[in-house]
Amino acid sequence: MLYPIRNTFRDMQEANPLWKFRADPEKTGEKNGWFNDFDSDVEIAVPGSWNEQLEELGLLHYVGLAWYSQRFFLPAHFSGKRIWLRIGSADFSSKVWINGSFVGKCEFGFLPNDYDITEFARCGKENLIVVGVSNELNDDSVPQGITTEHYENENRMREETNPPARFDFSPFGGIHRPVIVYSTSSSCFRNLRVDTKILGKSRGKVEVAAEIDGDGFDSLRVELVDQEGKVVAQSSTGGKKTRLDLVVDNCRFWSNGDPYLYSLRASLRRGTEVIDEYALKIGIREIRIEGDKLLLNGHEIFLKGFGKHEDFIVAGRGLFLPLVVKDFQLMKWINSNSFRTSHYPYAEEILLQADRLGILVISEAPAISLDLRHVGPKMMQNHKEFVSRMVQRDYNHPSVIIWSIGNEPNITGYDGYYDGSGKKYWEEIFDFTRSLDNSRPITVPNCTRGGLDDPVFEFSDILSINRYYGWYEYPGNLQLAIERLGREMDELHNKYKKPVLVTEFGADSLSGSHSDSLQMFTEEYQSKLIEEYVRCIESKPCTIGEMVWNFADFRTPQHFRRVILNLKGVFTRSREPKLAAFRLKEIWAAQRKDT
Ligand code: GCB
Repeated sequence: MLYPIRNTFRDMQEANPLWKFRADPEKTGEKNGWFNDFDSDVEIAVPGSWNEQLEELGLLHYVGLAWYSQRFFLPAHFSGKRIWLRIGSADFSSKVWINGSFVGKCEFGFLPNDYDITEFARCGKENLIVVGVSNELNDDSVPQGITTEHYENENRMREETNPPARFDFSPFGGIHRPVIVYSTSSSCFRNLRVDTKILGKSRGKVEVAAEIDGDGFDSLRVELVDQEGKVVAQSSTGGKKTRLDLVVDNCRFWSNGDPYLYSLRASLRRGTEVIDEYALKIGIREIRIEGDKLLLNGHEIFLKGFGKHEDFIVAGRGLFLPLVVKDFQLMKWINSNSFRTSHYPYAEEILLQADRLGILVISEAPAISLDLRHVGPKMMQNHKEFVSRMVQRDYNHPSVIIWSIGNEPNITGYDGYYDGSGKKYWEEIFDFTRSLDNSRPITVPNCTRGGLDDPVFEFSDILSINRYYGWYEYPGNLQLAIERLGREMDELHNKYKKPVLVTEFGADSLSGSHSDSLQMFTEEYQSKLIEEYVRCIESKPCTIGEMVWNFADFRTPQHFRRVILNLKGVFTRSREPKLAAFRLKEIWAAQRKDT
């Protein structure tokens, strides 16, 4: 569904930011009718995770079910419209009731879910919304879960984290993005899919495919408006056709150097009457791989950026707009041009900023460290469903230039992965993703344990590698680290003949820790390691970029390897720059130019 907006045909109201809250570790709420409301004097802010907001109630590491409720007044003028409820994201799964009636559930975190609540909502009255949210995971979920028993059975008890997780970030629970009630006409745009092409030096093409709910329309019109308000192209169809092309002369293409956005205004008509309108900001650009180069509008582009997380003090993974503004400022300050939404799709509000500011994005699905020994019967289906929702949600963002459909499969180094099962799995997911979008390169970052025979390389358009030589391997030894990195990049490229992207490298550093010798955990060691990696990566003509792990320190599940946070940020969790940030700023100002 399209992001809610307000215009003559659509209205919206955001839910109040404070909700009643109750944890339900025994999972008795549904049986006891909590969907009709429940007793509690605890309030929680939304968007926001429960973990740090309600640490004093013992929820810092809580994995389980919790209930949210809220009474909201729905204005009378929503009457006669179709009424929708959008939960921007609830991690990792949720169920929703309106006025005691069940309206649906969502088994995918990190993505929005829109519920048609027309038959349940009362206009001109107060309504009750109750949401049950769980941050539990299992063998079939995306991300895949893990339990203490898994670790015990595999004799990997030293690797176990608390809470147990197959990933290195806190499994924060809660409603993490805005909850919005909105209205549309009964016949309305459900989706607009925009493809853009470059036809000539300054000629662009915009192909629009509309998905429409209801059949009370007979024509469709789109116009493209520039930033001066001038209509630069328009087109209309009749006879219920839903595809339109626009050709734009004197076109200003979107790039990270010039992130020019046009407004695409679409209207749906019945006779001469307009019944729905939707306006979308779009950028006209083309991304492609040619040989070992990544080309944006035909020009070579080199990615200088980070893996990030949605993570902040107290808010947890909750969308916190001051932080979004700050992080983009810092990305510009440090002269980076890109980030990867490791390890899950980020809030749409973040991608809108990236479009506007010209920051390039790799959007990632949370199939993290997939362990094919434990892939349940529904995993493939869920993985595909996740990718398809992500592609649908992010398709129109010019900033999104690459899909990553997983991260570090087979981190346990299981031999059976190479005997065909890994290949079969990834071939199917890659084919499926290409069938949804063949305009963007697709990749899956590989880890050292996955090795150079990892089947993801065969199907990826870009050879993405996460490497921690000088940290997990060859700790404290930068010379061996860089030799090994360089050798491996050459071998990888020789084997697959595709461009290489180093999607992760870095070292933990404790802000304020210093040494004049190379000493792990100091700011100097982190800074030096990053500098040496960058030098090595940029010396290879086959590379298309470097992404430092991580932008900022972030909370992880408990493990003896982590002192509360993963400290590989070049900024602290509260966004103070470490030494490496100043060094990167200099390096990126001086080095390979982007478009
Ligand atoms: C990785 C993972 C990332 C971790 C990082 C680390 O390879 O992709 O999620 O946080 O290593 O610091 O260990």
